[in-house]
Amino acid sequence: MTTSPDSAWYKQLHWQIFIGLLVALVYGLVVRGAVDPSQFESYRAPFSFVGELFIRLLKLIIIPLILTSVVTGIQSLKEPSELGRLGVFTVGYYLMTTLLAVTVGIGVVNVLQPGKGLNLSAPEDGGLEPTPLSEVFLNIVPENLFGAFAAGDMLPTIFVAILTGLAILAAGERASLIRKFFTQANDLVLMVTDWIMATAPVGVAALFVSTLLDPKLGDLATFFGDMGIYMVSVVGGLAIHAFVILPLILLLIARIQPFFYLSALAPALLTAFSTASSSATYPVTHECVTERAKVDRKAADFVLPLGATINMDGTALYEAVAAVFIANALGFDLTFAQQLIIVLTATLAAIGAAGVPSAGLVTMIIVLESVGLPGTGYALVVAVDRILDMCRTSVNVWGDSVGAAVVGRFMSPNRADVASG
Ligand code: DAS
Repeated sequence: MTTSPDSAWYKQLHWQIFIGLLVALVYGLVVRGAVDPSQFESYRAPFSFVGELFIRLLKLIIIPLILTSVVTGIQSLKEPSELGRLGVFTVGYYLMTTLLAVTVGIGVVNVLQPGKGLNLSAPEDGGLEPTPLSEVFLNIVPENLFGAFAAGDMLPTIFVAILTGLAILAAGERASLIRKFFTQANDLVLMVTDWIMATAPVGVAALFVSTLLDPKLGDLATFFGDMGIYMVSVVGGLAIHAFVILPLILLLIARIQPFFYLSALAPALLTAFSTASSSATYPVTHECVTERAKVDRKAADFVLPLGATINMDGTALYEAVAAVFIANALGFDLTFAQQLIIVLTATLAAIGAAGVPSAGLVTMIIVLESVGLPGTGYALVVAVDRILDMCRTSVNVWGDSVGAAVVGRFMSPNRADVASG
């Protein structure tokens, strides 16, 4: 990572985005107050254009970001010899908890129904393409490797990235050159992601103006009310997963007192909240898990790097809730099958998200595309992403830490002192 995610640059970026949003809000309110709604489109068009450019930049970086972050995450594992039994158990555990998180998110968002009060403009060509679920699963294995990359298909890209990472790991020294290639490629991609995110203050502000001047927006009270319900849906879902689901797993599977483990991990969770970056928090997470909670170091060394790369319960939950909120706001009714597709793509999109600020915002584009939702709906969620990023990153780190405790118990079933309080 060229720019450390917890660097002053990222903190400055979030302030720039916040100020950009304030300027956009003032401008949008002034135009709404001074101009007849029939004229909004002429004021809105330039901002929609800039917003669309920003969305295109995000789409541009997604496939390289997923490919290099997943491959480098897997190839960095220390114990290739243990990859088999332990690797399968760990990846299986991570997929199970991420699916649980997404299911919680889908449940909460269907109960609270944020966005139902809105009926924003959706591009004519936008529309939910009813992709049969069987086809979604079939598409995970691409017929043509480069065709999948070229088409920006995220699911096959993740499949290929996992396969590549495992092959590099299994090849050991024979793959030293390609291992170095992916490490350097990941650095370059993260550097370009920094450059793209540097345009976020302008892109996000433009998208927000485009939303505020949407002739179909209706009254602002409804709009901000729905945004509030959306945020409650995300934070509520994260809270259920963090304080009910994961503690139950700790208690029943790892046989660890949840409160003790939560207090042992507090410094890492607070660091994750303030930096909004799992990668930046990693050293603190590792220290809390091994030194404060006394989890088996071999388990921590194996599970935490993998978790920081491919296990993002918070991000997956967030992307599922955001996708349903956007569909509601744009007036699309999601079928059960489409919600299942969102569950699957949000689970897999989270695997591809890097542990840097706003990564979930980037990979969410793919979840939207998987059910044919237009990128314009993106404007609805970018404005409040920062605070939600802080929350979901803390849950990501908490989920990784619980994974380390579970695998630690799996590796040393009878150890009495593992986080025994
Ligand atoms: N900020 C990301 C992380 O570091 C999560 C996200 O953006 O969804 O985990």
